[in-house]
Amino acid sequence: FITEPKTAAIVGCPFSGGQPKAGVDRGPIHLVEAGLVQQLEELGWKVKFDGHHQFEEINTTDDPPIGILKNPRLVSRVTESVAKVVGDHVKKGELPVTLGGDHSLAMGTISGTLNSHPDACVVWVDAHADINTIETTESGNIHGMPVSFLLGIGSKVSEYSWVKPLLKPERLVYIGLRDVDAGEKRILRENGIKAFSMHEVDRYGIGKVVEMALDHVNPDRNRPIHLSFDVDALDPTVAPSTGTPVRGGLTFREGHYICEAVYETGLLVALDLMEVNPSLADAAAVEQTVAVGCSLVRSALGETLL
Ligand code: 6HN
Ligand code: MN
Ligand code: MN
Ligand code: MN
Repeated sequence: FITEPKTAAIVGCPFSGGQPKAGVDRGPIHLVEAGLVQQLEELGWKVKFDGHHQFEEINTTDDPPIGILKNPRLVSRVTESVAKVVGDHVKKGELPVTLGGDHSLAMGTISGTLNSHPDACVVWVDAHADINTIETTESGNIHGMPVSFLLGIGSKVSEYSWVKPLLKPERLVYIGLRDVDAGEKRILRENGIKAFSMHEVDRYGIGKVVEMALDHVNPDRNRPIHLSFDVDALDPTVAPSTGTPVRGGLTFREGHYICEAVYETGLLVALDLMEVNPSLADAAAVEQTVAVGCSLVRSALGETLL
């Protein structure tokens, strides 16, 4: 699906409107400043990066809540513009690497992927399911909701009518869950969505979990894969600088193994690395988190240990 010469397009999205903590908009800036572009070039990729997206044309001074959803118009317009950018890269056979920014951005990235590859599957690596609807959300933070919009479940919010329900429940799989709201558990059950929580990672080991996850969404290993990686899937001792850390997460190697195994399929068409927030820890912890973020991206783009 990726055409030669294999090209990665860095889509830097300094955006924090899907959640309340300042600083996550600086995540992509730190990841690029840490040398990500050059690191990917060293892996043999042609890398396109023409600066971070500024979303400055998006003017939402008047953006009152819809229900309890916060910044609903801003999030909608930003994610719609990200959908176009990511979709254009995917159409050209380039691999978009979207750097967040908060995870509401995945509404855009996954829409962009599915517009070109309606048969694609999504591997969502996260401590959280991000599948709340306008009915179930307790926080009103849209970064906890993008999956429900992509599936078209819950009451429709007209501001989000551009999001087409292109994702089918059987084409979605989770790895790493450990903080899932009660309403979200019901949604997962009622829609038969496959999820490998940390309990399954402990029971089967990460190798078996990734194999089972891919067997579920991609049994013949012929569908394009969109990997959406929330850095909070990792244990907070590994990736401390993030807005909603939850203890008991993936180890450094488990996180990297997922990326390596997805790369090995040869089916990756889009990657998200989300929720790196450089303002939420001391300098050493920020540096550690940014370095881990770069390293996850390298693994998904083919860095091997030998
Ligand atoms: N993330 N389930 C919580 C909520 O507010 O809906 C947490 C969401 C976290 C979202 O980490 O991308
Ligand atoms: Mn998330
Ligand atoms: Mn999360
Ligand atoms: Mn919770």
